[in-house]
Amino acid sequence: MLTDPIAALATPPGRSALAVVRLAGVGAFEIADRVVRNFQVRPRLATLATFLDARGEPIDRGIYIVFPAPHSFSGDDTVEFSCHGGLTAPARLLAALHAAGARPAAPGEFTRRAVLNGRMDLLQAEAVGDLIDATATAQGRAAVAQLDGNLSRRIQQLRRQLLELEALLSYDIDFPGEDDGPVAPARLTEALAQAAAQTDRLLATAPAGERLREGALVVIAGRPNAGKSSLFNALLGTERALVTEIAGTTRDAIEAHLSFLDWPVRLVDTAGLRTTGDRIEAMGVEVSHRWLDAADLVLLCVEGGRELTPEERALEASHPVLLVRTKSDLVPEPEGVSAVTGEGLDQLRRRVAERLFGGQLALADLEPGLTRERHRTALATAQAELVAARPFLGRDGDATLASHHVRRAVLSLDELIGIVDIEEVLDRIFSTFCVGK
Ligand SMILES: Nc1nc2c(ncn2[C@@H]2O[C@H](COP(=O)(O)OP(=O)(O)OP(=O)(O)O)[C@@H](O)[C@H]2O)c(=O)[nH]1
Ligand SMILES: [Mg+2]
Repeated sequence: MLTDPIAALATPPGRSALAVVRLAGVGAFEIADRVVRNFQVRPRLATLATFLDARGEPIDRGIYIVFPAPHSFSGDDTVEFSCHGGLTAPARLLAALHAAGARPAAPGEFTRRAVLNGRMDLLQAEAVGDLIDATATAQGRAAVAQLDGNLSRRIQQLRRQLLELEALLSYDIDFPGEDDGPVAPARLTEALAQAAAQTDRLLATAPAGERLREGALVVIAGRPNAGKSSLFNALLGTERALVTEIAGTTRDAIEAHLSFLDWPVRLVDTAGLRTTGDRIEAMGVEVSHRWLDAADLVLLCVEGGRELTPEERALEASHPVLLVRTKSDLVPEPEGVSAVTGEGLDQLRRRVAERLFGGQLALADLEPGLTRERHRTALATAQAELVAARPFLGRDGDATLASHHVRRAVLSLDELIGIVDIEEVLDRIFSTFCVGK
């Protein structure tokens, strides 16, 4: 049942000035009429009214706004209620709506309906989730751009290119020429090359786009006692990790989400790197190596005033490393940091943000990119199909086979945007949404 009436709290439960409850679906207005005293369908106008429970007892006085289909978020008949927040009013209002015939909404169901009703495509729906989950400003900005359809337009443009190529190929199939076909072979090759180049360009945006959406993985590493956990705590602003003068304090890796200059970072503190007879510490060191291999950037902590060891040099050569001179209050160093005085922390944040997101600092608003594995997989499929199509172009080629591959490339983009019937894709995407969204 894709149109039955659903209701949910759209704001988080708990103490707040206001709460928003959403009701949408066929019959939403009849249900609202049972809950709102003197309910009137006045499209998109705020109306003050008393909300009543099933026994006619007042719950609250609040505002409701009616959005007749299709001009609502989900595309269904919708009523949005603003009542007072806290634990009772929103819960009683919701209960009243459920008693009046609305079903509790499943996670992401409003947005899912928006996609099914053609109010937005899948990429935009994902952006709704990304915007809500964004913790750094840059993530929010990227999500708003995607919600605005920037990425969708870019994919649509590629899709049109492919459809044109397909049309040229059909023409070639329907009217095969003798020497020169009706379509100059060079034209086909050129059209394919352009679509392939566009696909490559989009795919190239994936690493940065995914890093922005998920947060860059920054791993603090170094020898025992280098000051890693102290740096972790100082950057976090709280004493999350244990700090002692005993070498080998940290065993388990500790992860925290934070932002550096509005850019999202997943910061990980790890066990100090050394060969050790202690079984537990050795396990910690092994875990450290796994984090190092996954890191977008390693903050290699080395106390000021000492040479790097051969192991530290090897790490610098094998991983994306930013050398951090620690304990600069004891031995001053250019660009050194001190967890004790806080010196150098801001500069470190800036250096990290520039290393990780430097390319996007300028491009962020211009270039919509792929932001998740689903996007990357779809484009990679399209890319592979275009590569497969190429040998079938030209005088000795086979336009039918070329066309088959181009079609599959188009289908891959269709699934990405949400043009085909894609219940299963929808299930996967919206299962991670929260209720009321
Ligand atoms: N003066 C000074 N001491 C520091 C600074 N950072 C850390 N220390 C001291 O150095 C010692 C080790 O600090 P930790 O942060 O536990 O070092 P670690 O690298 O996490 O060590 P392990 O977890 O054992 O690998 C502690 O005694 C800290 O107080 C600093 O910036 N200045
Ligand atoms: Mg530590």
